[in-house]
Amino acid sequence: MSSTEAAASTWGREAVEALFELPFADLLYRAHTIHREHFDANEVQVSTLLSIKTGGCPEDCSYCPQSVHYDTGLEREKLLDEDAVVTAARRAKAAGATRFCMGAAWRRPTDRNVDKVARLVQAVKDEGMETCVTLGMLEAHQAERLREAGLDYYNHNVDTSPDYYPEVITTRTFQDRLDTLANVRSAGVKVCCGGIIGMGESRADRAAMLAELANLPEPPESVPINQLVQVPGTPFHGLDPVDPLEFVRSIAVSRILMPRSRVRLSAGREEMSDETQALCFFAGANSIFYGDRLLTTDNPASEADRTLFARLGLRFCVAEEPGEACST
Ligand code: SAM
Ligand code: DTB
Ligand code: SF4
Repeated sequence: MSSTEAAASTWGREAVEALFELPFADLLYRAHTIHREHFDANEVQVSTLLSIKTGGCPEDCSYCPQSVHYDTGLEREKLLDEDAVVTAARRAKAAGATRFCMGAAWRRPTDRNVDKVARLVQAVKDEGMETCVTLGMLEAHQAERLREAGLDYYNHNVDTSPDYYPEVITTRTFQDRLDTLANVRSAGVKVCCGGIIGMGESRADRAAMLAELANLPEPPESVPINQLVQVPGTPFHGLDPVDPLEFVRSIAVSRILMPRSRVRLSAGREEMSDETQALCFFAGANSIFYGDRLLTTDNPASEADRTLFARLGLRFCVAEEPGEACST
């Protein structure tokens, strides 16, 4: 089957598990070959994150330092004002990022919240950057309001497999997530949707999660694959870390299942060796979060990333026009 046919077909869990079971070199060869069919393998898209509303979230996501259910010592912050956001966006753009992603610790935003965020989106667009927000569950009219303001991407992750999901979150369902993704898609906003590896899930769960993503009515344009960042105070702190080679396999399988999507090597790079990251880029990752912070936890320093890119001969992907996708 060619990769184009694969993109249009439905992936069964067994077929995805079989990919995970391949000898490592066979899996990486296959993923890298598909990667080169669709992308410049030496170009990486770069996004910078900003937490625009921090902590105090009523959801109980067991990985998350921002949940009110866990004592992580995080200081709550109200929604940032436009000046603070524009200053951060300018700094990100000057450092080389093309997309600015704003995250808010909400279960779901109110319409008033959405209006405020729409103004922030407009302000960041005016700086000539692509925009992405992640605000929790979203209604169709809210997605439309954000699109009118110029929103390019909405991030909303499935996080894990449908079977493992209740072990991770009890305050919202897997179906709630799919409903939000459908609302975003039908409003004409591009979808950024991925999950987390290293929460104690099985390989079968990882395969099922990636099959869910690939089998969405349209695959997400952007697929963040996060490695769990273990934060003291959260229920998942202290879990056995995932084998780095299993993480690389997850990236490779993502690339094979979603040949045209940007696969983002997302949270967890601070705990990853340069060698693991290099394997991830070879396996098909072609996007990162860039800048010293993720939302509330540390990301590698920009200087360290520039050094890594130079060692690997990787280039920052520069969109021809603001808001335009990188060349494929
Ligand atoms: N509150 C919104 C929501 O959950 O939809 C938006 C922000 S939330 C922090 C966005 C995503 O970040 C989560 O879905 C999860 O996949 C990821 N994330 C949060 N904490 C993480 C952690 N400790 N390690 C890895 N990924 C994490
Ligand atoms: C995503 O998949 N990863 C980002 C972004 N989408 C919003 C968030 C990672 C958060 C890591 C933990 C923290 O910094 O709070
Ligand atoms: Fe809230 Fe999002 Fe954290 Fe879940 S992941 S607790 S919804 S901020």
